[in-house]
Amino acid sequence: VIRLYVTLRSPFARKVRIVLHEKGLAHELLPVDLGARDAEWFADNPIGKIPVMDLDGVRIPDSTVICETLEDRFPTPPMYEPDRLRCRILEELCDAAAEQTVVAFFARQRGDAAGAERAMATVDRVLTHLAARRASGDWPPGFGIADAAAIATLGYLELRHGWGWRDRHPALAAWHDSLAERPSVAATVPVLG
Ligand SMILES: N[C@@H](CCC(=O)N[C@@H](CS)C(=O)NCC(=O)O)C(=O)O
Repeated sequence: VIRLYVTLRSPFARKVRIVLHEKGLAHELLPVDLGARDAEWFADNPIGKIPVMDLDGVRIPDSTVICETLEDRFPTPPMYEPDRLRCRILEELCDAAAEQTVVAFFARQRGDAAGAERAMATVDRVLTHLAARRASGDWPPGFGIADAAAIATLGYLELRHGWGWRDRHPALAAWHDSLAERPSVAATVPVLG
């Protein structure tokens, strides 16, 4: 059985959850209270972050490592192009934007407006780049890891920072909304708490 340690707001956990849904893999979600992680949690997972996937008793950290492991073990339907490089690069861009979205959120919370602005500038650069690549057709065909990572990032950005990104990136917003009914996307909409 596949167990996934998550929070229900995490963009990285959502990327993995979308992949599990797309591949039709039954899994159990185990919500982690990040404010109450104990020594046992860190003993198994010294990085401490979620998501962590327990697959056949092996604990696997990091959403990117988890998704590639799922692809290798359960190749159908594929989430990567046969040459994985373009997918990997797009996934990393989306993950970095998600990470900076988190950084901006905490910077804002402690009143560091300059730090929040710096982080959001990176997010905006990545979104501009993604929009340009989509517009020129430089994007993997079908629904794959780049789509899962981008949707997870955009959904989290909206959850934390509201609707502002939509005005700057209308084509990305339209694409995001066009995938809203896809079962893997609809089933994994992030929630706070
Ligand atoms: N590179 C990691 C990033 C995961 C990550 O940043 N998770 C956050 C939640 S969204 C976390 O666990 N933060 C708690 C911490 O940093 O200790 C991945 O792709 O899984």
